[in-house]
Amino acid sequence: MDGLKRQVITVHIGQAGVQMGNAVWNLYGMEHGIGRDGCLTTPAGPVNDACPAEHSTFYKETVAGKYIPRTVMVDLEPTVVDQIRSGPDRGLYHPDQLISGKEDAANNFARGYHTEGRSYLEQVLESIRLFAESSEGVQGFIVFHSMGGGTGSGLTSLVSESLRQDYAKKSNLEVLVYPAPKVSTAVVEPYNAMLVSHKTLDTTDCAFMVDNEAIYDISAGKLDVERPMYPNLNRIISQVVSSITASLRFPGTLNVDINEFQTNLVPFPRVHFPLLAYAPFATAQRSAHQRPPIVDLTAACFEPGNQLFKLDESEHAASKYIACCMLYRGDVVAKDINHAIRHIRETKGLEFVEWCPTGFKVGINCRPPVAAMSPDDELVGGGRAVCMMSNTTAIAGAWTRLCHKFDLMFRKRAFIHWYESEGMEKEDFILARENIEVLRHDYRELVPTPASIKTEFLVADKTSSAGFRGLAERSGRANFLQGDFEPPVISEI
Ligand SMILES: Nc1nc2c(ncn2[C@@H]2O[C@H](COP(=O)(O)OP(=O)(O)OP(=O)(O)O)[C@@H](O)[C@H]2O)c(=O)[nH]1
Ligand SMILES: [Mg+2]
Repeated sequence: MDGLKRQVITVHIGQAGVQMGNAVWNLYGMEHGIGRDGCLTTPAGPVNDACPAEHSTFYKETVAGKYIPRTVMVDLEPTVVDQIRSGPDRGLYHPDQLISGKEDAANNFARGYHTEGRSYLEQVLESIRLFAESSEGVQGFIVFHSMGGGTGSGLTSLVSESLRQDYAKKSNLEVLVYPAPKVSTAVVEPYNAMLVSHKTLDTTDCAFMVDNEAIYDISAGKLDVERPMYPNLNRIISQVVSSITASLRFPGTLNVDINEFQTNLVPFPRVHFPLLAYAPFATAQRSAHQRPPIVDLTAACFEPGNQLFKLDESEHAASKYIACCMLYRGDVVAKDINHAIRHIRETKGLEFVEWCPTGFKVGINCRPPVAAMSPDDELVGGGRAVCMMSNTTAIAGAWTRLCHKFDLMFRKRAFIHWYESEGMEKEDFILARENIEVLRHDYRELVPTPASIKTEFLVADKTSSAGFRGLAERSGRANFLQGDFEPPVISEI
């Protein structure tokens, strides 16, 4: 490795954030040969010599030679963090990096943002600052959270705003759980999701939305888990996240680091929600006798069943790709990838937006996925895997559905008093809804009719500096409160 890799600090917020964190750090520990007490375990054989790990990007080495994850975990109530404090990983973390309060945010964004959460912000930032100061140079942050929880939405918004303010030039990535109806736990999740999306749209550089329903189906359908629970879902998420960060932790013939893939994936600052896909999803039984050809793995990423976000067929059908980033790991060579991508382009009829014809960015990392995280781990690594991050206009469907659910409740002003009693006003909801409406509009503008390409470019170009109101106004369209966008529910105000 070149030794110039800079450090990444991860922040896990709320129940989903912390539980995903637990799975991710378990997996990193196995990949790095770092035990649950933070000490190096015996290297796992030839793979370590051929592909040595760079611990320092994600772990801080203490003078005693222990490795501490560069991470801060916070929840406003104690049980989830206590499970880590008293669980098998308790020796891995310093007590100051595990923060918990007494009372959760009760599924209320306002409690996470204005009241309960705000009183923990300083402590969280202080803990992040200690890691930042003990780093040679921070490359960026990865924040894990749910969009639907009160802590995951409210406190995350506060932290994200502060990170942008205090570390302006560092990249800010997010892994976030979208509220999926079958697996979500509260009726007000669409409110929280809308509010956090609004608050973080300009403070986040790239956000990977995963949807529990899609992951549930992968777990039940492809990995034969009878009743998937959060640990099953989180293990799948952790494998995918590990592929995204592998280039920062292990060498590769064609490593693509975080900044590089962002440069290729995010054409305009707000259009930063790549769809994740992964292959293979294989159980021990299924993978025992096969080593899937690269062409099959690559093709699988374009199958909805391998994607971590569920989109309707109609959303896929009407969509275009802006860019795809394929991150391979394990025994993979460039020649096979080129062949696979050519094959996919010819057979799948992928449609890219006219103004971004190049399409694919490829990374190869030498480290294969770990064979299995634990005896209960149903997903086995095999010798190779691929993670696809594709910026596709199909993801706009996520916002359409969220807006619809939000509107149904907001039309009646249902549940709003809970937010008002914690310091919020109706106008905050309207502003958030308007911002996301303009985001949908941004996505629509990415697929211009040929005649309008030139002007559409100019409009999209201005989103970064001027904010969303400016976009709507300058693009010559009425903003959504004036009733030009559908669904026009809030225009009744
Ligand atoms: N993938 C995954 N999703 C989770 C997990 N725990 C909760 N969720 C999802 O997260 C949403 C609820 O948010 P939580 O993270 O539990 O809420 P919180 O951030 O702790 O906020 P409050 O409890 O309201 O203070 C629901 O959509 C859940 O389905 C988890 O471990 N993994
Ligand atoms: Mg909670």
